[in-house]
Amino acid sequence: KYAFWGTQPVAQFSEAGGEAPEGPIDVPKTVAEVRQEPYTLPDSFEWCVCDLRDDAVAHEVYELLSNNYVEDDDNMFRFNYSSGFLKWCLLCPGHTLDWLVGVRVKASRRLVGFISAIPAHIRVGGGPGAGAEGGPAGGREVRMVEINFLCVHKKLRSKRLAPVLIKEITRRVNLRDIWQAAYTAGVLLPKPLATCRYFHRSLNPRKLIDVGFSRLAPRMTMARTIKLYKLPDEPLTPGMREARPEDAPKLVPLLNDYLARYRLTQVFNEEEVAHWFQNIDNVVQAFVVEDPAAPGSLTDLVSFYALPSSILGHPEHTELRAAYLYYTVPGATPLKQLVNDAMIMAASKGYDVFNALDLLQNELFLKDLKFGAGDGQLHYYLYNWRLAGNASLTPQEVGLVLM
Ligand code: NHW
Ligand code: EN5
Repeated sequence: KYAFWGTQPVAQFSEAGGEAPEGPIDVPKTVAEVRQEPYTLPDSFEWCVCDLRDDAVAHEVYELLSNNYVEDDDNMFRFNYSSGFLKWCLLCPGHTLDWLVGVRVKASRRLVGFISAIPAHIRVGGGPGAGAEGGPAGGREVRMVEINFLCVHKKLRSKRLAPVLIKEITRRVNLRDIWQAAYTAGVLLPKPLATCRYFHRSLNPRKLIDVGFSRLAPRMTMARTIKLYKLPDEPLTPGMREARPEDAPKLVPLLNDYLARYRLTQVFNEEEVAHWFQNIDNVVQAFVVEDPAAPGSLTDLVSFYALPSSILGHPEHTELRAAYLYYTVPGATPLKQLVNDAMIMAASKGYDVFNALDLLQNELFLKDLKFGAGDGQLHYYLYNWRLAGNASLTPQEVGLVLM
C-alpha cells in the first residue's frame, strides 16, 4: 500500500501526532544538492516543456486532459478545462515554463503525460479562531507551488509513470529553491490536511436531470423543480459590477485581511489579485461591490470560474457547463446575498450548475441557497510540511481554493 507515497516527505497515516513540530518534514537541502539530471522515463518516452503561449501546444494539453483527466465515480462526466482556462491558470504571475512538464512518445511526438506547478505564497498553521468569528489565525507564510493537472493517458495507466512525473516536477521546483507544495485530489493519499465536500446548486434542472447529474426529488414534478430553482435576471446588490485591473490595490487588503482568519490560505499580492480576479468569458468572473454612497470604495468581492465537464455517452447533450465558486469576501454585503448574485450572473450566462465546497464560510449559505451535497470529496494535501502534532483542519478552517 502506497509504495510511492510511503517514500515521500508527506504526513503518513501510520504516524501518531505527538511531538512533531510544525515545519518541513525532510532535512533542509540547498539547490546545489538537487539532482541535475531529469529522472529517467521508459525508453520510448521523452520530457518536454509545454509552452502554453503557443496555441498549438495549449491545444495539445487541452486534448490530453479533455480525453484523460478526472472523471466522477461513475464515469458519467469528465472535466473539460478549456485551453483559455489552462492559459489563465498556468501562465499566472511568476509562472515558470519549466514547470509545465509534458511527456511525449519519442516516435510520434504525441503528448501522453502532463503535470504543472505554479508559485504561490501559502500561509499555513496558526492558532484556533478560524471561521465565522475569525480573529487572525497567524501561522507561517511559506513560498510553495500549487501542483495541478497531473495526467497520464488512459492507455498508459498503472505503469508507475505518475511517480516519475511527480519526482521530476519536485526536482524542477527544488532547483528554484522551493521545497513545499499544496495540491488537492479526489483520491485518498497519505495524508489529507483537510477533506472537503462538493455541493451543487441546479441552475438548469431539466438538463441536469436529463443527463443524470441530478434526479427529480420524490413528490416533485419537473415544473415545480424548475420553479424552485428559478433565479432573478439581474443581481440584487446595488453597486455590484465586474472587477477591473485598477481595483487590485483596494482588493489586496480586502481579500488578505478576510483570509487572515483561516489556517490554510493563499496570500495575494497586487499583480496576483489583478490576474486571479479578472473577467474572461468562459474562464473566470469576478465582481466587486462599489459602495453607491462612496464611489471608489470597494466593500465586497465574489468570483467563480468556469469548468465544464464532458457528458460521456449521452445522445443529445455533450457538455455540462459548471461554474465553481472561487473566493468571496463579504464586507458590507451578506455572504448569502453575494453568492446568490454570483449564481444569478452564472444562470444568465447559461451555466447549468453552480458548485461550491464546504470550506471558507460557505456553510452559511449552502442550505438556504438550495445547494445539495454531491458524491465527490476533495482532499487537501501539503508536500514536505506538517502542522504541529500532525494536526488536520476542518473544512471551515480551510481558506484555499485551487482550480
Ligand atoms: S488531482 C487529479 C489527478 N489526475 C487525475 O486523476 C486524472 C486521471 N488519472 C490519471 O491521469 C489534481 C492517472 O490515474 C494518474 C495516476 C496520473 C493520476 N495524486 O502511474 P501510476 C492534481 O493534479 C499515485 C498523486 O501507476 P496511474 C494533483 C498512486 O497512489 N498521486 O498510476 C496532483 C500510486 O502511488 P502509491 C496519485 O493511474 C498531485 C501511484 O500514483 C494520484 O497510471 C501530485 C501510481 O502511479 C494523484 N491524483 O497514474 C502530487 N493518483 O504510493 C504532487 C494516483 O499508492 C506532490 N497516485 O503506490 C508535490 C510535488 C511538488 C513538490 C515541490 C516541493
Ligand atoms: C483538483 N483540482 O466526483 C481536482 N464530482 O460532487 C481534482 N457529482 O460532480 C479533484 N457520480 O453529486 C476531483 N450530483 C474530485 C472531483 C471529481 C469529480 C466529481 C462530483 C462532486 C460531482 C455530481 C454528479 C454525480 C454523477 C454520478 C453529483 C448530484 C447533484 C444534486 C443536485 C441537486 C441537489 C442534490 C445534489
